[in-house]
Amino acid sequence: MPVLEFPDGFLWGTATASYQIEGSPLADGAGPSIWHTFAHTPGTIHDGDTADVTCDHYRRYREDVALMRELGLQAYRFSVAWPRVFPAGYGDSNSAGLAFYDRLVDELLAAGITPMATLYHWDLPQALEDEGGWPNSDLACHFADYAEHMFDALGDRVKLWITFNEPWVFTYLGYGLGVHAPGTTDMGAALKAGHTALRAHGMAVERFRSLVPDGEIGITLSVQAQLPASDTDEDRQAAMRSSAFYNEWFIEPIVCGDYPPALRDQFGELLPEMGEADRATIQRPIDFIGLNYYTRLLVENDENAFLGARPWRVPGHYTAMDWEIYPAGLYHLLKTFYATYGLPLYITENGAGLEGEKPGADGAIDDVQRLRYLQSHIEMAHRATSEGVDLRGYMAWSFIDNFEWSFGFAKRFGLVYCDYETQARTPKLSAAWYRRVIKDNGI
Ligand code: IFM
Repeated sequence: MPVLEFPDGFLWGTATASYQIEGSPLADGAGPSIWHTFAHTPGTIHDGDTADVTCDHYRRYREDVALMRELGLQAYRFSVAWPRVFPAGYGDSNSAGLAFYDRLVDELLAAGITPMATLYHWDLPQALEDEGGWPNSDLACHFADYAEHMFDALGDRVKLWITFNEPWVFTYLGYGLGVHAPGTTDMGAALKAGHTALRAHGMAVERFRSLVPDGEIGITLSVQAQLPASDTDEDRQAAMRSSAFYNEWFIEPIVCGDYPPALRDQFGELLPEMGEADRATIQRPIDFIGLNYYTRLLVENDENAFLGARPWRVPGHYTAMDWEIYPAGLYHLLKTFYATYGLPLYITENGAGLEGEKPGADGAIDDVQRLRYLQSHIEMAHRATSEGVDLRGYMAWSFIDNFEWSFGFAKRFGLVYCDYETQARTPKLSAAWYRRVIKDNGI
């Protein structure tokens, strides 16, 4: 009998993303994505890594699903690579690319694993970037057409859908800071990209309702607990501004119909207007919010800093991503999001990125640090559910070590170790522990 038992029907799983694990990015007629282009541009990725092979999941998915079954996973969150299905982003579809996801879903269902599909985890068809990328408002229609194609193809078997993974990351890091694909450095472009993504999200949700009436759809956000460095009013206000930008940029328009006022104050006319037509498109009811939680951000008021909020680095425990391990932040966010938006929640990612992991002499990988990370966060998730938060599931990031974007293969997040030379898969200690959590429905 677990001490911390989760509600009946709580869904335990793991998550991955197409470009990070699949490999074979151009196979069977797929078009290149912006990440393919970016990773092949010298100087963009640690050690010049690319995801041309990564975990070779495109060819080894059967073996991977068999392993998921052995680990007792109840759910698996994966993403679809848009350029496999529409190599040019729109127009002619590529049935061979779609067939991969069709086979994957059948394999999952045969293994008794609930699929949760994300439509966009950052691998935009390069052809669409060539037409201006996300700042080009036409992309909203192309995304909705692609989404419709996927609902049509998989909606009979996939009932849990996510439109976008972490829109803050692919718009701000991709178009604002330029450290992610496509590598643009223009805040105005990032804000326009965000607006197109919001419209694309709303249009996809509308099509979903008629095509998959018995399914549920939501969006996944990257969130950090934004906390004031002190108890002063000034620092509290700074934390609120920081939260508006990092946590609320996308959810406020979707649930409440407009951008947070702090964003308008910060960006002025650079932030697109929320006209009536756009509001109606964006503010469509969704079924849940997905939260990806890894760390907190502590800020103090500083009028010279971005958003008037200067981040603090405090002594503590950090993962190899230099992200502070702060489980209470997850509790704080679950409570805040549920109180503010009143929607069911999923933790769609949570995990620890570590460096230097390798099998010991006995072949085992004793990732005690990851195990402790997961345990402490699951405890906080439990605390939130026991106080009435409607949390529906937990997806550990990640099923397997994979291509960590600009960090390449330097950081490992997997519950399963991937030997990139041999492609051998070895479940780590955390995987064995997680299996038990799932079996007991708690800790
Ligand atoms: O690997 C990423 C994932 O693609 C999106 N969320 C954060 C993870 C760890 O950085």
